[in-house]
Order: sequence, then structure tokens, then C-alpha cells
Amino acid sequence: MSGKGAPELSVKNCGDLRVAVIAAQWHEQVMEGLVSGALRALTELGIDEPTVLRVPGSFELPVVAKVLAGRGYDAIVALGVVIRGGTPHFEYVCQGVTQGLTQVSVDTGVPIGFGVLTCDDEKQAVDRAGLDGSREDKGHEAVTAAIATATTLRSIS
Ligand code: DLZ
Repeated sequence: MSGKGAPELSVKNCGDLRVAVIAAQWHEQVMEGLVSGALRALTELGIDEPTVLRVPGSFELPVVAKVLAGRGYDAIVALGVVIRGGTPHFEYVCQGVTQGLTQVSVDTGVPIGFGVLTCDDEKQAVDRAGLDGSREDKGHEAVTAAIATATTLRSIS
């Protein structure tokens, strides 16, 4: 296979990017882990003053992402946690936020890091939240994906 590899991420090629983080407020402890991981990843790349906005729940992430995408941001990171309950509400929220963010990203050309956990129970969420004892750090991962995509887009502009 030929072609260029993805640009390496560093303070030098990322520090000037305008980035916004949008975070839902359900499941406070898990959200704290996701937001901390995201902010740590941004600091590592020299993005010290991202815009950070809170929304009530994950369902509200796409509308705010859409408005931000029209305001010159290079990348957006959407963070949320949806945990399955006893009704079909889980499916509707997961579907709404996933399709909504996908649509905003594709329609606007602004990369959106998808840091929305969709879990069967609290333990699955904690395991992925970048907290002490977590196996994964999805807030950090969502930032890396969004910034990597933004730098790729910049390299072809
Ligand atoms: C209503 C609701 C429920 C039941 N569960 C969650 C959840 O696990 N995670 C989350 O981020 N939001 C949840 N919400 C709230 C919806 O996302 C939304 O904020 C409300 O339906 C109001 O529009």
C-alpha cells in the first residue's frame, strides 16, 4: 500500500488548533474521568485553552456540536456516558447522539472525537473512563482521534 502516513501529533503541529470539548452531565464520576482525560490529552499537545461546554445529557451533544462547527473550530470532542436502564430510552439516546454527531461531522467537515460511552452497566463505564483502576481512557482517545483527523485535513487543505 502506498500513501502518506498520518501526521505525527506534537505541540508543534497541534498547538494552534482551536478545539472545543462538549460534556454531558449524567453519571458524574465517569464524566469527571472522561473530561480529565480529554483535557490532559489537549495539554500534552499544547492546546491549553480549549473551549469547554456542558450540556444536560448526551442527547444534547449534537446540537451544540453543530453550532460550534460553524464557528471556526478545527476539532470538537463530544463526551458522554449512557448506561442501559430498564426501558428502550437507552437505545433512543444512543442512536440520537451517534447519528447526530456523525451527521454534524460529515456535513460540516469538522472532525468530532466520539467520546460517548454506551454501556450495559456502571462498571463497564468506569473501566473506560480513565479513572484510577480503569483499563481504558476514552476521553484521551477521543481527543487524539479528533486532533489526528484535524491535522490530516489541514495537511490536504
Ligand atoms: C433521560 C436520560 C437517561 C434515562 N439516561 C441518560 C444517560 O444515561 N446518559 C445521558 O447522557 N443522558 C441520559 N438521559 C438524558 C438525555 O440525554 C437528555 O438529556 C434528556 O432526554 C433531555 O433531552
